[in-house]
Amino acid sequence: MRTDNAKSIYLKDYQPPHFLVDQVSVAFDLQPQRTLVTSHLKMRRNPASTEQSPELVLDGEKLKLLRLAIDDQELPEAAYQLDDHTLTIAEVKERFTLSTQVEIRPQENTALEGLYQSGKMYCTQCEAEGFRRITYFPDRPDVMASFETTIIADKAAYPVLLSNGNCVYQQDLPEGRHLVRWEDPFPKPCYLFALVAGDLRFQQDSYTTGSGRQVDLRIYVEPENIDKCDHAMVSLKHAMVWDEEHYGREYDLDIFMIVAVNDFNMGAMENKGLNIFNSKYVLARPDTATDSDFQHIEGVIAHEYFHNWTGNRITCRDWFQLSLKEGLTVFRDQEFSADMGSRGVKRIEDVRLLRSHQFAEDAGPMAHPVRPESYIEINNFYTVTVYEKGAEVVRMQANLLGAETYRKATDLYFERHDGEAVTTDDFVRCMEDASERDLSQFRLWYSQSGTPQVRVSTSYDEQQGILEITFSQTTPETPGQKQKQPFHIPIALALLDSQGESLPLKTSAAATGASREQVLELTEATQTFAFHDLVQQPVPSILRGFSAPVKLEYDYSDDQLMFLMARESDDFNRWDAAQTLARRTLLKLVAACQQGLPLALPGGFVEAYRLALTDQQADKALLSELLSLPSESNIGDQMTQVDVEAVHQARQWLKRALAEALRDDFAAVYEQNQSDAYEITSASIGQRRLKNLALNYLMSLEAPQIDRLCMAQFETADNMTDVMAALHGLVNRDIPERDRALSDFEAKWRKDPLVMDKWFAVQAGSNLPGTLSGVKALMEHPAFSIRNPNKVRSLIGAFCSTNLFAFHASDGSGYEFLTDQVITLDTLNPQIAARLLRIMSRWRRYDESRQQLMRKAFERVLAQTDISKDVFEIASKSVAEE
Ligand code: B3K
Ligand code: ZN
Repeated sequence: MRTDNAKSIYLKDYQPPHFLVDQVSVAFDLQPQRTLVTSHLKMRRNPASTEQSPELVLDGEKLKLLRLAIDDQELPEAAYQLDDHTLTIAEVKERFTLSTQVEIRPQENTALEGLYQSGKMYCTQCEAEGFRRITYFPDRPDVMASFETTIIADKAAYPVLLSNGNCVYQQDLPEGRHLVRWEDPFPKPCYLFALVAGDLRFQQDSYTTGSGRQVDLRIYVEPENIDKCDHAMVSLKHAMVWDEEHYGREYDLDIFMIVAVNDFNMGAMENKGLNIFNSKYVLARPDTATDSDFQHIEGVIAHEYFHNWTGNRITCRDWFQLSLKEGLTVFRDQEFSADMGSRGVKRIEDVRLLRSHQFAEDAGPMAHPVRPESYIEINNFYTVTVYEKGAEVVRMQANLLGAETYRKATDLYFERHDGEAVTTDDFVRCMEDASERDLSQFRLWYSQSGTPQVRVSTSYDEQQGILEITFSQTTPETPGQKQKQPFHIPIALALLDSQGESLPLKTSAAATGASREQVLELTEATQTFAFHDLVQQPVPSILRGFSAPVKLEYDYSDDQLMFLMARESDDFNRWDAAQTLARRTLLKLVAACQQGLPLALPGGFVEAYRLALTDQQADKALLSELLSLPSESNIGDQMTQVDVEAVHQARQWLKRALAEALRDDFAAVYEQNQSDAYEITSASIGQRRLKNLALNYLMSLEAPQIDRLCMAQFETADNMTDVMAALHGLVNRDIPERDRALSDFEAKWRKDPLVMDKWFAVQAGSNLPGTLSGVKALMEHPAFSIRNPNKVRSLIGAFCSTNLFAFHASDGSGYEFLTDQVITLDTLNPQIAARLLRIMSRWRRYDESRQQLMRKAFERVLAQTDISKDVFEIASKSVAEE
């Protein structure tokens, strides 16, 4: 086991940088065997630094130093020291220019951090700490410099040479080479640096900002993908308008570029003026991408674009403040998507993700606050807690302030901090200053980890017409945090009459002009609120719109849940009632499976589903959400110990029971929702979703007639949404159509890597026995490569994280498989290896024998000699004593 480099970095140790960089001039000479990077840094001592030492320490990894000079004087070897991570110069002046030349080998870079090759093109990924793999530099976000970048490369192979900012100079050079120079006038941290070189085509458009400036918009892709950029371009323009309208933010350079690359560790990267994207979040045509792909593209394009202000113009002081930019930008992209499509459905999707992943993270060994206190490898902290919980924390502040004051507060934030590297605390201070509210207790959301549990009880006094609602909050212990203080929790509340109408909320008998929805602010461990003038006992609608990231417990009866499922006007709570009912039912079925008792449905359950299925008024996407059963992992999350087999059995049984009872209704819905022309509008997306939900239920009947229907859809569909819905159904059936569909699909799409990702994922998720050996065989497929993160995620990741039943096979074969892949990947791409290993981090939730198998798997990982910091951190924290 290696621990030399695996030490924790603490927030409490933060020190301002000792030296600042004002200007960077960097030149890249891209040659087949090596790349030369020559840089000149104009540096000076930071007046705010407390340290007086004459020494200069720069970060640098995997660099071969060829030249080192200060103010043009070469430094003798005795004047500096090199190790694997730093370059230390013993003595420097107040102000100086540091020049270095290094050699790097992007063609050998499999970690996809720094400068690397994706197919034939060169590209970069510098966040969080990739720039130190390009040149020696103080690689930290609070060092902001303006950059001038020169790129020299062979013109035929790399006609397109891009970097941040505006293109200021181009020149042809001897031997078929050329030079291009870019200048970025906005000071930025080096994690926002980017370079791209390749034989690329671009789709071009233009945008005129509110103040009348014309911006050149370009999406660069490999030639074969030029017909898949329309949706990304439209999304970008929508995002630009939205940011002007909602935050008063205009774009600030003359050109905005997006480049799509196939090999990318995450979704996309907001480099100033030159966003680099995983091609998955750019490329789409109706026949290659599903509706949800289209929606994700819109969201990610907006997210990266929004970073231009929330992240780039105002950046993070240190990486503990990551949520300053990520939480805020996720909140912004969520609201943008809500405005572009169906607000209620978007909220449901976001909360579903939060509950399934973030609540799980908060309840496991990797739990950390939105502003973490320490890390070993920062790349492990790009988490659902920092992103999604961080977004909830911003959302709560926006709601507490109200739209108008929140806008004042963000205006103040942009005005006060433009060009600075700041903290989450600076952000909250702007919220406080604009609203004149004290948010000191609210700040606990940034520093305390764990998901608060809010228990609610009600008592109704019929005589006096008063309803008392009592809330009590507790937050479970998390690693390193035993004692918790009460949070400031906004609870949006309505009281519904028997028709589902919201009643006026009178906090005293004399109250007039009462509103029908109120945000109660919990600040204590226990608090009671009273509502007057209620002639009948109302049904409380609590935590509307999911107004706070908490676990709510209230003892609704089944009847009340069915009532809410039919009548609740808050889309989120309507969905939540349906989910609670289904989950409760499923848990009872799980218990029955465990005890070998006969399985039965509770009274009224089928009718409640029929009512929703035949609701003609509601948004069809919302109905599809309502009628989708909680996932196996969601059910498992409610159990003290997950019983993989019983959960699988219970869910399969319930799905089939509903399909049997509602067969005609599902068939009718399937027929009525066939549409002629494919459109990407909310209405048409909703229609496809409901139709495919019906097909999915019907397929659980395992009936030849339905298999044929499904195969017909697969064969005749003109869009990927319907094709994939059919393939999902077929892949769980042991029938000849399954193989035919899979091989037709493969023959048609084998040259399109993104479509092949779907083909891998659908097979990895199959319920049929033998899926693991299928997955192993697919790893030999010519379209698979362990070096491509999308392939790893779609085959290995999909199997381990979505196919719970197969992954947790009692013989431990799933764990062994995951461990083998993590070990192989760790030598190639530690970030991806660590992400994969995380899937097993909640191993303590399983039975004794599975726990032992998983613990052994972690031990095997930890025993590897050259283990990365990334994987070491996940493995060691996962097995640490609680
Ligand atoms: N800021 C990048 C994420 C970088 C991840 C580095 N491991 C994408 C985003 O959140 O917009
Ligand atoms: Zn982001």
